[in-house]
Amino acid sequence: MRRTIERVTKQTGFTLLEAMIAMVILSFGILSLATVYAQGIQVASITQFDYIAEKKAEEAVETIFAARDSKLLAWTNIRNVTGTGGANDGVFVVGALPLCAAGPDGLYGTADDLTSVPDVVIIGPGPDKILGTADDVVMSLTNMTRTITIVDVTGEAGLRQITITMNYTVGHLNRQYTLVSFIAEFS
Ligand SMILES: [Ca+2]
Repeated sequence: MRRTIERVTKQTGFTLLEAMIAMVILSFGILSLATVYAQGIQVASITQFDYIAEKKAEEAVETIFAARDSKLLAWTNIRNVTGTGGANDGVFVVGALPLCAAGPDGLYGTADDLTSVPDVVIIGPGPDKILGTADDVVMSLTNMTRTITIVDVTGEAGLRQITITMNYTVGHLNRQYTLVSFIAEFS
């Protein structure tokens, strides 16, 4: 008598459908990680440009104070060329200007600024390992503008308000930094 032995074989492993579902879930995970990473890079970039904007605004204010102290500018010159608080003998150009070299007067935002020499931030010494040479690695600041507005303070003779507004883009984001300072006629 022959006995038929039936073997029940159970196949283990994944079906194609299961594998595909797993891949979809996995890809969602990887994509969300990539988003977090990209956001991290953007935040780092924003922080960097926020800091630069702050320093570039401070730099402009400091040169104005220095020009007053050194008598390079008379009190009547420390104004915009026109507009609110502006005057014919004011020297600061109205509106947003690209960041460039200050020119012969050492002041940012005046008519002699060297637009052909854009301002940059040095981020490395370059192949020669010496800072301040032609091969320095620099970061462009063409994404940034600076607006200098100077107005008289009402009721306070000999006092003016300087507002430096830095506008810049980081990726698709428009950012702004404003520095308000007061300058008196006499230091
Ligand atoms: Ca200048």
